[in-house]
Amino acid sequence: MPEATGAAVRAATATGTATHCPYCALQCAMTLTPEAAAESGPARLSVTPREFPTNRGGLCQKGWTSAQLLDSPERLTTPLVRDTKGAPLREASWDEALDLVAGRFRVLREERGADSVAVFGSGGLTNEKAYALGKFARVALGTSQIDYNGRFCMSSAAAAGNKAFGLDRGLPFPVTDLDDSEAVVLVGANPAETMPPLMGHFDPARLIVVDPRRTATAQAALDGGGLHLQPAPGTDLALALGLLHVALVEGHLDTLHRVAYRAERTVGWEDVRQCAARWWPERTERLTGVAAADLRRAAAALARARRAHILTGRGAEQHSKGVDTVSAWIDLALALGLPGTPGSGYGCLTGQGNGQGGREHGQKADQLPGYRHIEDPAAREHIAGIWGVAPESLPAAGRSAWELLDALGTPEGPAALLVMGSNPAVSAPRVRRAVERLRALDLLVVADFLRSETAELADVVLPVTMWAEESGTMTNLEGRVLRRRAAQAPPPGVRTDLEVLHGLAVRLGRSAHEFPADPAPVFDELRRASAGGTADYAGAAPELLDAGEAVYWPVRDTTGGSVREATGGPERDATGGGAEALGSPRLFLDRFAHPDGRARFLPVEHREAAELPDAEHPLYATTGRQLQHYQSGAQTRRVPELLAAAPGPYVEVHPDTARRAGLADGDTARIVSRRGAVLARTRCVPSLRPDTVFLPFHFPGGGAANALTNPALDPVSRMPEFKLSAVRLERADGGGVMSPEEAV
Ligand SMILES: Nc1nc2c(c(=O)[nH]1)N[C@H]1C(S)=C(S)[C@@H](COP(=O)(O)OP(=O)(O)OC[C@H]3O[C@@H](n4cnc5c(=O)[nH]c(N)nc54)[C@H](O)[C@@H]3O)O[C@H]1N2
Ligand SMILES: Nc1nc2c(c(=O)[nH]1)N[C@H]1C(S)=C(S)[C@@H](COP(=O)(O)OP(=O)(O)OC[C@H]3O[C@@H](n4cnc5c(=O)[nH]c(N)nc54)[C@H](O)[C@@H]3O)O[C@H]1N2
Ligand code: SF4
Ligand SMILES: [Mo]
Repeated sequence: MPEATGAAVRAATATGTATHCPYCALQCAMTLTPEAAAESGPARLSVTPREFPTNRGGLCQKGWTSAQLLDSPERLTTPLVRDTKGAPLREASWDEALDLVAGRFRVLREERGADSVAVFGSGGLTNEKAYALGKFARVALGTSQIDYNGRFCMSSAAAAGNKAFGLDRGLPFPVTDLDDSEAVVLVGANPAETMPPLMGHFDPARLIVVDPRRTATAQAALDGGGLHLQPAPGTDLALALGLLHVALVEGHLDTLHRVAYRAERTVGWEDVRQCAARWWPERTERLTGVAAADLRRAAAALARARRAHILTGRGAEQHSKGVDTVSAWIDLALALGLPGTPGSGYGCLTGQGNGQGGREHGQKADQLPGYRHIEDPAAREHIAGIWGVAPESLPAAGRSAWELLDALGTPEGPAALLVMGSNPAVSAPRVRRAVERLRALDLLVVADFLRSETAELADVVLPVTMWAEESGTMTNLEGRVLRRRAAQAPPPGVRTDLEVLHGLAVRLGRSAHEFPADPAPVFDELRRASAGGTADYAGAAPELLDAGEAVYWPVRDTTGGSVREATGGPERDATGGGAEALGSPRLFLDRFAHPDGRARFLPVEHREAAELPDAEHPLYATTGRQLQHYQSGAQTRRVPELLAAAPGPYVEVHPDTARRAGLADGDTARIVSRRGAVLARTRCVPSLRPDTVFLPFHFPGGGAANALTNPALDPVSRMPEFKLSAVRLERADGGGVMSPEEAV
């Protein structure tokens, strides 16, 4: 085994290392065990699932194969530098690479101001990295220009949750609560592919799946006696109001519990009641395409359940009205008395591995650690105190993710960008514009362990450790703080993201102790910084995390730190993991987090998407995920077994729609939106709506679904409209040869 950091070596034992999957927010538990060492090189790690409440000993195909990338020949082990634009990347030493980056950042800062350097982070980063990255931007660079890929993920649900409840935590209850639910509405979520072990927590007979496609999740519901509602993309808001209307007129809201709940625990019902009154079933049917009879069945199934949950996913959220759409579903949940009632609730299925923690520690443009607002004077003072800087030195809120990408290399925008943990050259909306902007930068720096499509565009690439080679903490979709543990030493030559930030900060004139390379002191500081904030980690002491991984934020410091009264205080409760839960597994049981303790109903109106089908672009295109690939595919496209099962871009089309375009199953189709065209293999799906096509966004270049997507933003969350663009479908004559502009 090569020389490694002490922590990495100590963590690996003969019995294996207990850690969690690197990919999604379910954070399935696994054990990594070294297989018999080969003659040359380190032993490969084998993955075995571990019993844990979220995955109960299960893993999906991505989890099973996750260790295969660790010793991939495509691993980056040397910094790469491009001497001039257009020159190839060449190998460089760490000192050369870091000196170059820090030197250029410093010059830009002096010549063009602090905001000329920008940072793009990720919900895949550990809490420690997310925290350090936010601090690095505000303190070492002094820039306001930092945002992250979580803006593209659950930001609409976060904004709606904050408005309604005064606090945003994806699931305000443990996933095991879903086991006993009598009705679960999944709005625009396809966990059968995106979080397969989560399916074990649902009784299919009690599922109501809302998706324009008959996904594997919808099929499971139908096979088990549940329901599938198949609305047109972008109509979920009206559908929610339609369901509320039915519940209202059919008397479902008049139970003692519901009447008392609305009176005692909420404000604003009357306005919402009036909004819903206008969405009678036939009107809802005309707009959404969901039959009035199905609406009534769904409303009755939901309203009759003694314990029920409404869960939203990206299908409902990634719209230019994502916040209002989620608000409409929360309104329905509040009308039924679900949030904060034991055994029931509303939640958002957070996506990335640390999508939850990543949204709390300050890599969002308007945020400081502890889920504090950067423009709140008290928050600035507290955080500036922890950081040892003057409150007025902290920048204001910067641009949101798309606005930041869109401004890169323009006269008003940043001239340099540091990307850590994201691949926007594939995953950003209107991606060819994003690539053009990345190319226009004076300096693009990418920290990654692979040559992602974004790294290919970079001037400097910094090779970093992978999940099994580093330690830190992650916060899963339940708000549960988990340990990521190192199972083996990294390949020689790579550094951790924290070491990268340390190296840059020191070169930018900060002192070494402000940016520790070791995660333990960073977590310690994070706990102090978060104390008293919404996402309070003060009591998440390392020894408590080790004791059973059942610590949920907010978790007060029992040694006399902060207590969050807004959440009803810490709760002790078994959540199915055997360990006793600490902190707040269930939020809102006594009060919501608004000062008066009440949840807010929010009156919302349906509005159209930023663009709608017309004669030239007659179809809705929506986008999403397939089982084998993760996000931009940078990682999973490099795992042979996953690539073999899911080799390339495809478009799901109703057979009649395909025929009209002259396409048969397997043909190469050209899909054209107002922003560009892509090529994909036709997959005829008879259960799909004839007016809708679907593309996975995991593929780059000429098959990149994001060449089609519309960066129309939600006015509050600044979420782009990934889930709806108007397109037309054509035969790709010439055997699928791409035009130059398609083959970017
Ligand atoms: N295999 C796999 N799993 C993943 C990921 C991955 O990339 N691959 N990524 C992780 C991350 S970061 C995330 S955010 C989660 C996302 O998890 P999900 O939200 O489950 O994923 P998506 O496939 O983006 O969207 C879900 C569904 O929304 C539907 N949909 C599209 N438009 C609409 C609409 O207008 N209304 C409604 N109701 N539905 C619509 C799509 O057909 C799709 O089936 O998955 C996580 N897990
Ligand atoms: N059309 C369409 N577009 C979408 C979506 C959609 O549904 N439709 N979904 C959106 C959503 S929900 C999301 S979350 C985004 C995600 O999209 P991206 O932000 O592009 O996510 P990944 O593909 O996971 O990219 C992570 C990159 O960072 C690297 N990496 C992983 N872990 C680390 C780490 O710890 N440190 C460093 N330095 N690098 C690391 C990986 O190798 C990879 O290159 O895509 C969004 N884009
Ligand atoms: S469901 Fe998510 S966390 Fe679990 S194994 Fe699959 S990718 Fe990993
Ligand atoms: Mo996501």
